[in-house]
Amino acid sequence: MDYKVLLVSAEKKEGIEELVALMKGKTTLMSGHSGVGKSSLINQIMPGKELKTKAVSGWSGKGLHTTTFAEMFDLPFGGRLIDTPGVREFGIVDIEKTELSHYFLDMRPYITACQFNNCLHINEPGCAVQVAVNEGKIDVDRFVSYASMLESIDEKQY
Ligand SMILES: Nc1nc2c(ncn2[C@@H]2O[C@H](COP(=O)(O)OP(=O)(O)OP(=O)(O)O)[C@@H](O)[C@H]2O)c(=O)[nH]1
Ligand SMILES: [Mg+2]
Ligand SMILES: [Zn+2]
Repeated sequence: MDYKVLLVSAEKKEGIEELVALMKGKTTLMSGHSGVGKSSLINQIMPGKELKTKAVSGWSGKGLHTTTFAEMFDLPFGGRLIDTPGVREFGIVDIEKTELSHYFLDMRPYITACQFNNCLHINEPGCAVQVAVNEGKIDVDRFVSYASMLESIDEKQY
């Protein structure tokens, strides 16, 4: 998908310099499940900040948010950094069914070739996305993810 991925460890202090280089002069938001180490990483990026961090307890660790509100800091090397409380679950808001595929960068090249301009790419005739999935040009897992998101959109709200 062309997204840049960095391997970092707050504990071993690995990959911090490379991350800092990407953050210079920009506003960065830390997002992720509770307990993945967002605040710990910030403490490495901004020594002396000493944000509260806590070990995840229990078998799931869910629902225990150490950071309880979003906070923005000015970075000593230029730019800003926002720490946020962990998310429990991602959902989609204000996206219509016919619009969803536009957010899948790997589907975008094909959607204009569909027979119907309001194609949902599930079982419509002349669907170019279906063809691309069958030919292996779109990853099946990505398509399954698309289909389950599509199903979660309640049409009645629009
Ligand atoms: N082994 C290891 N543990 C880490 C690392 N980063 C964080 N931890 C530990 O993971 C636990 C949770 O870290 P936090 O920084 O509080 O996590 P958080 O994402 O800010 O959590 P919330 O504020 O609840 O959203 C702490 O016990 C950290 O010491 C890491 O790179 N390696
Ligand atoms: Mg935190
Ligand atoms: Zn289609």
